[in-house]
Parts: sequence; structure tokens; C-alpha cells
Amino acid sequence: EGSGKTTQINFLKDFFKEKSIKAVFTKEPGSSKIGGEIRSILLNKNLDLSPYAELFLIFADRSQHVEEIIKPKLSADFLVVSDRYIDSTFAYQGEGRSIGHEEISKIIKKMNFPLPDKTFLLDLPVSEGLKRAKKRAEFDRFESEEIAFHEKVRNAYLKIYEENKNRIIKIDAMKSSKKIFDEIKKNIEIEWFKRKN
Ligand code: Z5A
Repeated sequence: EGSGKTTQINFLKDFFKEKSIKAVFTKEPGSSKIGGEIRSILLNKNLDLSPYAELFLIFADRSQHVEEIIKPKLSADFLVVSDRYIDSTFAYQGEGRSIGHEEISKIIKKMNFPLPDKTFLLDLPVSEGLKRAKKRAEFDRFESEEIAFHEKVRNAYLKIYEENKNRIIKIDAMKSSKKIFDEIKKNIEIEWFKRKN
């Protein structure tokens, strides 16, 4: 949380516009109309959701996101940039809520979600992320979790990174926003070049 995803996505929007790259920007949870309703349940800190209720709400959101937005946009040759996706489920529900990687992996395979070509992981110490998030707004249901939960989530992301170095680019989110964007841009340009050639 608070690692600078929204900030970087805003830079990316300008960059793609400047390059006339057809792209759509989405987020999870909450990109579709139904997803918006699901998001308000998931982030409501007054609701005591069970781990599986939380997991299946996340999957319900993703299913709408994939069917309504991702698949049609990919078919129309758009580049899709999602603020959070499958890795977040492994980190938050798999590890944070202790549901387990295998269990989640089985459902993801069954639901046949398209997999990302590239993922940017903005890594930040938990205390710094929460400090930034607190400055911006009141804590939501996830941000209100104890530090141990956030540490589990961070470690899970780092493990996913170690196992998927071909796909995931890890960036030190303590750097300035500009330096982070330079790294993202450089990697997108490399990927773009590879596809064109
Ligand atoms: N969730 C889940 O459990 N399982 C799943 O499968 C999925 C999601 C898909 C959605 O939250 C929640 O859903 C999420 C997990 C759960 N948990 N939470 N909370 P979200 O993605 O909507 O919210 P978030 O992760 O907390 O992101 P955010 O609050 O929107 O933060 P951000 O977009 O990463 O950061 P930001 O808004 O760009 O920056 C935060 C502040 O830091 C702001 O004041 C900036 O000006 C500042 N900032 C940004 N970059 C920098 C740098 N480089 N240096 C210093 N300050 C900076």
C-alpha cells in the first residue's frame, strides 16, 4: 500500500498518449460497475469478512474485470495496464490470510484469467508505505491490518518476484517518483522493441 502505483500510472498515461500507444488503464478491485460495488465491501473496515468471503469477492471482481474489460480490449489490440492483479491475490489472500498458494492457483487456472506479460513490483518497507497511505486518506480495511499482516504480504510479493524474474521487474519505491518512472519507461521501451522486431 502507498507504494506509488497511482503516481506511476498517471505518468504512464501521459507517456502512452505522447507515443500514441493504444492503452487502457484498469485497477483491482473496482474497474467494472459490479466491481465498484464489490470494492466498497472489500475496503469497508466496519465489515468483518471471512478469508474465503474476501477471496471470492476478489475473484468475482476479477471475473467481471476480465470479461468486461481485459478480454475485449486485448482483442481490440489495446495494451492493458492493471493496478494490481493476480499476484495481489497470492500475496494478500494466499499468504496474508493464510489460504495458501496452491488453493488459489487451482481457482486461477480454472477461471482461465489471461496472464500479464510484464509486472512492476514497487517495493517499500511496510512502515513507509503505511506512512504515505495515512497522509493521503483514512485507512481502509486492508491498511488497518496489523504490521505482521503487511510484513507477510510484502514477503509474499518478494517470493513471487524471486520465482518469476522473467516477468516481474522489482523497483525500489524509496527512490524519487521520477527515477522510478525512468525505470518503468526503460523496461516498457525494451518490451515494445522486442514485440516490434
Ligand atoms: N487486494 C487484495 O487483497 N487482493 C487482490 O487480489 C487485489 C487487491 C487485487 C486495494 O487497494 C486493496 O485491495 C489493497 C489489497 C486488496 N489493499 N489496500 N489497501 P488499492 O490498490 O486501491 O490501494 P493501495 O494499494 O493502498 O494503493 P494506494 O493507496 O492507491 O497507493 P498507491 O497508488 O500505491 O500510491 P500513490 O497514491 O501513488 O502514493 C501514495 C502517497 O505517496 C501519495 O501521497 C504520493 O504523493 C506519495 N508518493 C508516491 N510516490 C512517491 C515516492 N516515490 N516518494 C515519496 N512519496 C511518494
